Amino acid sequence: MWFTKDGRQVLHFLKSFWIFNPLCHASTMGATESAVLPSLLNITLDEIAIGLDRNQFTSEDLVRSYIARIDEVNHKLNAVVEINPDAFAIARQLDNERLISGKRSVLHGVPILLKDNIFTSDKMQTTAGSLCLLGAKPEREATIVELLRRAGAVLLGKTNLSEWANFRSAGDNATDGWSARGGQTYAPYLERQNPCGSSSGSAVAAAVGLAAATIGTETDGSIICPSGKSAVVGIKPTVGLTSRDGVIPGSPRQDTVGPIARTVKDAAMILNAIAGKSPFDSATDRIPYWPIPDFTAKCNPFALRKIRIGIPRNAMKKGTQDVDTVFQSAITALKEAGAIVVDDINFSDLEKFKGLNTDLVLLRDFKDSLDTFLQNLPVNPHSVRSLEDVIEFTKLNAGEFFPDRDIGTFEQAISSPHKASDVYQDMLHKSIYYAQNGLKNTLEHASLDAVALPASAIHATSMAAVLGYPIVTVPMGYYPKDAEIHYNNRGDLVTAGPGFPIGLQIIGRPFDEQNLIGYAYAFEQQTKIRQKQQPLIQPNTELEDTLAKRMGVLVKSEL
Ligand SMILES: *[C@@H]1O[C@H](CO)[C@@H](O)[C@H](O)[C@H]1NC(C)=O
Ligand SMILES: *[C@@H]1O[C@H](CO)[C@@H](O)[C@H](O)[C@H]1NC(C)=O
Ligand SMILES: *[C@@H]1O[C@H](CO)[C@@H](O)[C@H](O)[C@H]1NC(C)=O
Ligand SMILES: CC(=O)N[C@H]1CO[C@H](CO)[C@@H](O)[C@@H]1O
Repeated sequence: MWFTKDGRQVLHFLKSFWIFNPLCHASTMGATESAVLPSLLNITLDEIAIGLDRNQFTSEDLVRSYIARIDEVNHKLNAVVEINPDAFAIARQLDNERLISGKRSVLHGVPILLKDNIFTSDKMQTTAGSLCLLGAKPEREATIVELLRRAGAVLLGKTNLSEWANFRSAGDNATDGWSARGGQTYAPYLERQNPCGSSSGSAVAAAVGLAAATIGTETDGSIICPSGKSAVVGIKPTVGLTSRDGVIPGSPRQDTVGPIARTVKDAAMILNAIAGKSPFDSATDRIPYWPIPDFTAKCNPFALRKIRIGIPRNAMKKGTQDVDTVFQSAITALKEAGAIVVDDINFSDLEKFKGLNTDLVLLRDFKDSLDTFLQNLPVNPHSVRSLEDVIEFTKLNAGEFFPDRDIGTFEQAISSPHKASDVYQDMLHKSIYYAQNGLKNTLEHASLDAVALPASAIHATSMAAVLGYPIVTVPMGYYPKDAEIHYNNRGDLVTAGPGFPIGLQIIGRPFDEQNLIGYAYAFEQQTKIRQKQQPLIQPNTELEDTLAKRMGVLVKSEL
């Protein structure tokens, strides 16, 4: 029986009698009790914690399974740029530690992937997708990385991103999820699906289960947009809730680090680990509470009852009928979950906000903060000390694919007005003023708890970016079967089509994450959208395959 040609039968045998019922010994085979391990496509952090606690599998088994899954699909999706060569050793060490002294936290032994703009002090690179940072090392690794390690997470690897978090190329030269180092990332629901950016690889990796969860960063839309397009949950925390030290900067006014996961509760559990003050990021001084609250505390199906959710219709993207239809059913679901939906409550001054050239301040922030960052890199093999140096490297290094991938955004950053100039200051003040009139005043005047919009309503995302407000995104539907297929202008990515996921974004007040997460959780439980459609591209390796191999049982692939 153990060596039958039918590998699956062996697995079924294991499934029923051994692995999932570890207390059931061979002599009691045939006992009725049996449970099935969740698929790594769907497994939650709670389920992983239970499996580890019961010794149904180890952290090493998890690492082995995830690496096998990455090997299966990464040539198609390009979500992961690098696997931590020490992942197995770290997992084994954490498995031993668990036996000796118990677990550090619910994340003990849990493999997590990090966006490739978050520095780690280990054998991994941190490059923002650019070849010029290969080999570079900062003074210390990111605070959020230290926090993850302290919680016992296994840093499994790095994920691909839009190069320089989308601060390099402009117009049609720029595609979401492309970097010189990692190539083009694709989302998994359609062939050549646009993953959005810039945390593209993190969203895709979470979507198909290449890790238990992932970490992304956002300056303006970089967690929310890719999460929506891969049907996963993203939390863009209030600026300051998570420390940005050790993260390659975009704009210190707007940058934030947040989790991407398959469920709201999983994302909240990761936020629990990474939120908190750091001596290396003064923005974290704004955190108004201590200790950090449990962000899963409001995860209950009734969290939307009597909650006032505003719908700023004027911030919706025009001419997107399929998205509008899905959003309409999301509004119905919000009401069914008990929310008081305050419809047609428009953002004041939205047109004025849209008319601003906010890039002008954003790109100056990028130029200045990147220069400072590069100047402080103790190990900098390509001697890039300024954006000018990066531009020169990018133009001269064939691996950077210049000019097919231009440097339009870099150039705009170089020529942007200085911080002290009237133009910069005026634009900064106007953008804050109009964003307050829009988002902040709408929340206040209508006594709203949050506003909700499709994740594609980018001007709402931008208002939250300018004000540093938090957003949670959760899957809300898919394009219908008869939807027209659309491509980007370059013609290499599908931007809409049958089964293309659509996200909902819920935006709220600063440091109100605990409540926002509750609303998103109640919506998720009401709708269970992620479970309604399968990714087209997904790996097959499951924990039971790894366990079978570990037990020396021949499986199908080896026969
Ligand atoms: C990229 O930009 C360059 C110069 O800006 C242009 O010559 C080239 O045609 C663009 N390529 C694509 C594919 O858009
Ligand atoms: C809100 O904006 C929408 C779309 O621009 C418009 O159709 C609607 O009349 C506005 N509603 C109010 C109350 O101003
Ligand atoms: C994941 O969950 C969905 C919905 O419950 C289910 O249809 C699907 O079969 C599951 N996938 C795997 C690989 O178990
Ligand atoms: C298409 C492409 O460039 N893919 C790359 C993704 O990243 C890994 C790791 O750096 C490379 O091995 C792939 O070639």
